[in-house]
Amino acid sequence: MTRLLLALALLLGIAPAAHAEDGYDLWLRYRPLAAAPRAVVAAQAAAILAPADPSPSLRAALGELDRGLAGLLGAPPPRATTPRAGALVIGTPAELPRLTALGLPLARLGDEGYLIRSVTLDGAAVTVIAANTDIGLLHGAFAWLRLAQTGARLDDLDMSSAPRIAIRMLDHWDNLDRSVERGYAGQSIWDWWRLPDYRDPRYTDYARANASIGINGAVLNNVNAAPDMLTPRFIAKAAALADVFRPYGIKVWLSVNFASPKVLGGLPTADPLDPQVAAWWRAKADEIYAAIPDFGGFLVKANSEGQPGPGDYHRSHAEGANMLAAALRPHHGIVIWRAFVYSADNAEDRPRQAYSEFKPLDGRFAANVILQVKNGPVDFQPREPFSPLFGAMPETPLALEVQITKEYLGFATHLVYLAPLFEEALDADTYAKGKGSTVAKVIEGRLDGHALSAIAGVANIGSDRDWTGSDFNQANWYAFGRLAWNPDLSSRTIAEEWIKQTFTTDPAFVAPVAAMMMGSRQAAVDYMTPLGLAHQMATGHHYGPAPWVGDLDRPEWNPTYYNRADANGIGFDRTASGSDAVAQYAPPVARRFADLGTVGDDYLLWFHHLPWGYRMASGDSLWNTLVSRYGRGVDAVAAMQRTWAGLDRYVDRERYAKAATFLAIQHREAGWWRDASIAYFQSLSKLPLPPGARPPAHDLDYYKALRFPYAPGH
Ligand code: BDP
Repeated sequence: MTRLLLALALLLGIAPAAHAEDGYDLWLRYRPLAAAPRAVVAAQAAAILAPADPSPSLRAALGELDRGLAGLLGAPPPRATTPRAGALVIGTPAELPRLTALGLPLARLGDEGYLIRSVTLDGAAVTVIAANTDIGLLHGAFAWLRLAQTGARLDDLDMSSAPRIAIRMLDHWDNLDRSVERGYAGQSIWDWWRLPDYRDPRYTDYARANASIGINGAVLNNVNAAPDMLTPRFIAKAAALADVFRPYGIKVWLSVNFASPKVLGGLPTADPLDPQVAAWWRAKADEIYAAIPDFGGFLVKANSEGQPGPGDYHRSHAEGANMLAAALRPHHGIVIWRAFVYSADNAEDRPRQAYSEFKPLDGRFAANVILQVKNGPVDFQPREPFSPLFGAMPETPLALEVQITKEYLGFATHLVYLAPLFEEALDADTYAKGKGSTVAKVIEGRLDGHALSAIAGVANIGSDRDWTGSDFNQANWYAFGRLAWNPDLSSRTIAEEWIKQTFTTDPAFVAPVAAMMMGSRQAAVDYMTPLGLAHQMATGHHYGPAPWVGDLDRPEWNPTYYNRADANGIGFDRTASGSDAVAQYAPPVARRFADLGTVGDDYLLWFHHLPWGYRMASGDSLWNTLVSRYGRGVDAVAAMQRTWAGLDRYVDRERYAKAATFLAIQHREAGWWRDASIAYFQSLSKLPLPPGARPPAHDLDYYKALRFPYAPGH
């Protein structure tokens, strides 16, 4: 009966909104189109003409076109052997020599780019998807399907696209027991125990999703790396995943523990200058490449948060990285060395430490080393200024690392669209070589002429059926990939195309949801850490507010270290009268941040300590403004709830209800953030709340007593 109804619905061209969906299909849903868009797509996909003997990558592309068109139109198109009107022609000129006559401008597309063009071929009006490689064709197929799913015109296409950053990578913080550090979407998707024999079909879907947005690398394991990852057993498991990913143009990388030669190899030392240690790594690299010939390389967290590193032997980060680079070089492998270091015995203000450590090493790294820098100088906070390392190390290729998983942004249940955060980081102007020296240009290698370039996002993916713990978190995975491919895309454009593929193309849904997503990051900043505050989260799991915590072992782990609030005022003086962190930026940036007239609200308390009565540009006091910012954040979440409440008829029941419930959680927790923060700061400022502001629901002791021993991700 249900099948009959479904068939009837398909026949009538109705996409039934109430049909339950669980989010598994991500943005690759390919649900039946309504009559009008179906006619548009059908006219341009009347048949597929492809090379006779496709490679695995081209088979993946053709498989995706078949799957997509079968979903959108009801049946996959037939194969054609000669051009005919309305055909999709997909191939490289080498594979389909008849394309050569078209003189397509493929040279600038490199190994991964593609071109899509409406042309006349042998007298027939067709759409050509062309590239230099079959991976390029795969990207082109996904791009064409994106156009088809989002309701774009398909009859007059002329587009070409190539990635601006060479290595576009997801970093999984997945442990070998399947727990995920800072993961809020279930267990690791890598079922290590049943690998390498059992290759869960989900691995292929993971590869499809990544290829569809241009991601071409995956670090499989946590940066806090278990040495066991490099045992033969686990290398075989990684090799099985690499086999699945290969046709999709995705390379496998591994995080490595710097002490591995000691722990696994039984050597007395892991000193990078010890010849035995270097030989151990060379042999290990040879072993890995024998199993995974296209292995990407190593990601290394060294001498950071207790991890071993070259510093244990009084060697520099460059000496450590270069030793590993030498082991990988014969295989064209790359070392990605993380700049996320701060040290227990360093009294320097934390956001200054990475720069102090790495800037002197500029020019000292081997040619196959990339230094990976988090977007901000502290740690993936809701908002941070860009890291001063960007632009400060012209001799070293720098990668940008962002966090897609929302460790500090409400875990999986808060709706926070991160593309505006990523965009803010990419667009930040370092002024390293004058105006326009953006972080994007630095990491693309354009500013300083580097051939190596990379960007990494800490994955938010897990074993949950919806992959990311909520349907809206899928947008952050999607947006990361799209921006990694082209950092110039706008976060709004990305939101709109994601919504159209994930839910519906109906403008009555797309416009309000895009607006809701676009405002969501600022909302989180406001209810958690307004006006440039940072790191006010509870200890360890980082769930919820704890601005009062000041008794942790290391000063820079304490929220009070960052807020510096007392009876007189709040904020961290990082100008010349304080830690002088501003001095690490290029002079125009340093001047802007140091000057109260130009720093702006977003970074005010990051760079300045100010009295509670300080007059803001608005004329209101700092205290009143702070209180109202928290409230503004909570109100914004309430507005998101109202928006969503009016959209139920556009969304299937399961996904609608989940998002509605999560927004209710977010609203409750935003209120908690506001109330707890105000209760604490008011205990110091002793000032009355501004007129109309609601007092916190509980007293400060109540908030201080809350405990969450089972919070996820820790
Ligand atoms: C911090 C996380 C911690 C990570 C660390 C890192 O709290 O779990 O290990 O970053 O990036 O944000 O190494």
